[in-house]
Amino acid sequence: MERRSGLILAIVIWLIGAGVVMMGARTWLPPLASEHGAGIDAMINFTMTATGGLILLGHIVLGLFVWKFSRQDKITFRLAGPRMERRWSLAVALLVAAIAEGGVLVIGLPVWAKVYDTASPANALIIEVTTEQFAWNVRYAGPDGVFGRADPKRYSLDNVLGQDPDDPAGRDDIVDLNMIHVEVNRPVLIRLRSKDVLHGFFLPHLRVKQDSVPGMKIDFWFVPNKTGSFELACAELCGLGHYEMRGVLVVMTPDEFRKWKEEKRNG
Ligand SMILES: [Cu+2]
Repeated sequence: MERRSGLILAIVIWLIGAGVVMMGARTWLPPLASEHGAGIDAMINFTMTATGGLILLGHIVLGLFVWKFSRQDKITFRLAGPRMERRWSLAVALLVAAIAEGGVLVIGLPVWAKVYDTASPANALIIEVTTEQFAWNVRYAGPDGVFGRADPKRYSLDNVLGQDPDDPAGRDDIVDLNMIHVEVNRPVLIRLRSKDVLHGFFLPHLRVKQDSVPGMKIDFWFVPNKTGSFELACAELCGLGHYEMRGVLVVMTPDEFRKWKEEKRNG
């Protein structure tokens, strides 16, 4: 009787756990909207499935041993001597590490290499993003394709990016706040800086997450492959107003993008 109720309890707890995980996994990742994101999803899915499976397997074995041997007053069974035990423990640990890390290295590393170590395609749209408490300052080069000079010494309330008014290259630059407009299927190169503290440039739908670091200029690129508006969130606890540091990435068709640029320049 006692044995049976124990078994039922174990099954109920197991079902609750499995149910919660399955429900959560359905809305785990927001719908994908970038090219390289598929590789990141593959890595996350492999790592979670592999480590989840290993944990499950480990617990099933543990449960079986508890079930089988817990009612004995003394040890009646030994698999091997202490040396053998150590060796087998190490073998299992290495196998688990190889399976889990294999996912990161084999599936994840090529994605990393593409985003950070491969030069962005020549047609990439270059966007400067400068973070500060608690906003995203966004700048595009104008029709001349050249960003005007900017210098932190010029930072002021009216000149948040420290632009040099005497530089002709900067006169057609487009500056925006908390909004990033891009073209669908065209590579975007983000040039990320920070004016004050660490912030995190996080586009969950595009599987993009990169910290901005004061004193550093960090380049990375991605290809948005779905039109729409996507949340840009700060992923570093950067101060009291961190929660309101939100922006929007608007992915448009080339026509819409051209029109938007035109309006922005004339407005
Ligand atoms: Cu922030």
